[in-house]
Formats: sequence, structure tokens, C-alpha cells
Amino acid sequence: MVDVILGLQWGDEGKGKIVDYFAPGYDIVARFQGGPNAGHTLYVEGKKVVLHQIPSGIFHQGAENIIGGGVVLDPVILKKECNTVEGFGIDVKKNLFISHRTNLILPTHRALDKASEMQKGEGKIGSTLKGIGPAYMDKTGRNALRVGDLLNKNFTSQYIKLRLKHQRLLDNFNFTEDISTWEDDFFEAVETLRSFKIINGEYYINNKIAAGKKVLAEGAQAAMLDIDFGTYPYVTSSNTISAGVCTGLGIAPQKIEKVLGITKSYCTRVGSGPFPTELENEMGEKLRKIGSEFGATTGRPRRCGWIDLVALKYACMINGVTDVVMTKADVLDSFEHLDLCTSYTINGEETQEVPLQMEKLPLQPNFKTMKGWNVDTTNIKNADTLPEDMKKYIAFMNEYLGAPVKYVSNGPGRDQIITL
Ligand code: 2SA
Ligand code: MG
Repeated sequence: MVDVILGLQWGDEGKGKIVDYFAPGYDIVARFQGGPNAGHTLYVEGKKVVLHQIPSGIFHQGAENIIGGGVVLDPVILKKECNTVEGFGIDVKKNLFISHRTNLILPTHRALDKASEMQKGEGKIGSTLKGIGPAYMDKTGRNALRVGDLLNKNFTSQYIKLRLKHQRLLDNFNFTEDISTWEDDFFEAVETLRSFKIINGEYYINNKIAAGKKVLAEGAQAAMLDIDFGTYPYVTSSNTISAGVCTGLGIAPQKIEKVLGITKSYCTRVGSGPFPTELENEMGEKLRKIGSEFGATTGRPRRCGWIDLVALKYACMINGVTDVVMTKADVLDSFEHLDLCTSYTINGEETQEVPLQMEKLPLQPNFKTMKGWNVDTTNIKNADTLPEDMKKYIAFMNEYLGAPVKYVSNGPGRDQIITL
């Protein structure tokens, strides 16, 4: 069977830590969408490691790690990341398997990402500039190069053909940056990629499931960044929701058992786009400071605000969330009061539904205010000893969401997680 871990907000809910925590119970950890725009932070032997392409199960002995066909893969970033992980004594090539359907990110995709954002100016998406959008455009436009193509003799001529097409687009954007060094790195990394275990991913994973192996599907980005159901156009270019597990790995929906949805105890967003509960004041500044809210891939400061239960309930619905995991609970340890958004007022009307285009509407969030717990929770090990006011906060969430909070993470450490 397959369990899924995914983010319910705008990313950075702490998926890396949660996958790392649950991974020992699984035989396989698989990425099903996204690419190096992800930044999954783990602490291994007390050292911080940020994974972008490799699934977070790589540090667990015996676990197989699969990069599924729904992922977009930058060989240069993969190569660099392999070196980092190998520095911890891990034999990456032994436990990493890459689907032949995985789409490649080319240097020109990165250039196109940059050119497109520059052209958008003020209206830019705030992309991570990793080439994600252009790579998925080539996939749906039926032009992409896939990992399986690396094994073809004519790979280089396929590459040149696509590059020419991209060059014409770049000329239209008046993009003049020299990317020849990016290309040298790309071809060097492609050689390394050829030496990896390239698999027929859908057969591989279904055979494993049939043999009783347990799979953990690791989401990247999050529900509100989903290409179809997120805050379009301020989204990423893949299906980040649980449905993406089926298309990204080639498995049937009946195979999915648990869907663990991760939310912070508050809310953050990097990049542009609507964020109804954003706090552009010293309260938001306090959240950013205590929560160290800076992008793991780009270092950008994250926008911070109160938890948005309207968006969260929507995310639980479209993902079929069975278990909610609340992370960074300890970040709220020193607040007098806490606000939880329970509805929006749009054009004078109150609603509990996420509208089509939040950013174009005069949208006002409405809050329930609760008392903060105001104690250090970072050393708490079991549910009974959680402060009463935190229990009330969680009970209110459970009631509103209709999906239970089953785990609370109260710090970055592996042992800082409480089962409720
Ligand atoms: P893209 O690069 O085309 O996918 O960007 C489109 C939008 O998706 C957002 N996005 C993210 N949001 C949060 N975390 C992400 N990963 C990194 C991290 C981000 C970082 O884990 O911290 O380091 O800055 C991620 N990836 C994409 C992005 O901000 C755009 O709004
Ligand atoms: Mg992240």
C-alpha cells in the first residue's frame, strides 16, 4: 500500500522532517512531482542537509528511493546533491532509482524561467528560477526530453533541436545572458545520470506493492500551490495534491491508504500571490524570527501570518487527508493571543469557501481569537503534558477541519514530535 505525506499550505510546512520521521516504517520513499524547487530540510548527525531532488528516505538504511515520472529532474543539481549525501557515507547510487519517464530540466529551461519572470516584472510569480515552469510546459507541449532518452544514441541531436526552439523563445524575450557554462555542466552531469539505476518506474513500484512492500509518497511544495487547485497563477506547475501521486508514480487510487497532511501552527508563503492572513507588522516579523522563516532553496524571507482554517479545510478536502500533522507548534510558545482565520468576507458576504481568484477580490479574513499558552513546549514528550491552551487550539482545529490533528512537532529535532 501507499501512504502520502504532503503540505497543506503554501509549502515549507516541514515535510522533510516528517518524512524522515516516518521513513523507517517504509520500504520505499518516492517523489511524485515537482523538482529542485523543493527544499526539504533534514538534520543528520546534527548537521543540516537540504534535499532538492533526492527523496528524504536516502538517509535510511535499506529504504529504496524513487524519483517518479511526474518529477522534473535537473541532472546538475542531482549530481551536486549526490556528492553532499555521499559525504555522510551513503551510497546514493545503490538506493536511488529514477523512472525513465522523468522529464529533464535543461539549461535553457532555467534561462526561460528567468526571462519569463523578468518580462512579468511586478506581476512575476516569484518562481525559484529552477526552470520548473518551462520544463513542465515542454512536457505538456509534447516536446520534452526524458530520462529514458538519455539511453538513445541520438540524445544529443534531440537536445540540439529542443535547444534551438528555446533559443528562438529566448530571443523573443531579448534574453542575452551567456549560458554556455551551464551547458558544459549539464552534459557532464548527464554522463553521471546515465550511470544511475534508470527504471521502468510504474512496473517497478507496482511489483513492489504487489509483493507487500510499503511505499511513502513524498510531496513537494503544497496544496495551495497546486497547478489546478492552488492560487492560480501564483502556483507551481505540477499537481502537488494526492491525485498527483497516481499520475506521478503510475499507481491506482485504491492503493492509497493514509494521506498525512502537514500544516504549520501558523502560515507562511514565499513568492508572490494572495495570502489572506499575512501579517505585515511586528507580529509577522516575530513569527519569521522565531520560526527562522527563510527559503531553503533560495534563502528568501518568507511571508508570515496566522493559520488560515478556510484554506486548510479546502486542502483537507481535495487531498482526502486522514491525519493532520501540526508542525512548528513551539514557534507560538511566546504569544499572548493567537488568531485563527475561520471565514472570509468577500464583497460584503461572509464565506467559508476558497474563491477562484483571491488576489482580485477585496477579501477580508475573519478570525477567532484564542489565548496563547505562553510556555516553552520544546521539551514536552507526551500529549497529556501539553499546555491546556494548546490542547484547546488543536481541538478547535479538529472541529473546524473535520480531520484530526494526530501529531504535533515541537522543534526541529527528530525526537521533537508528539503523537496525540
Ligand atoms: P516554481 O519555482 O515555478 O515552482 O515557483 C512557483 C511558485 O511556487 C512557489 N514554490 C515554493 N514555495 C515554497 N517552498 C518551495 N520550496 C523552497 C523551500 C523555496 C525556497 O523549500 O523553501 O527556497 O525559496 C517552493 N518551490 C516553489 C514559489 O515561491 C512560487 O510562488
Ligand atoms: Mg521547503
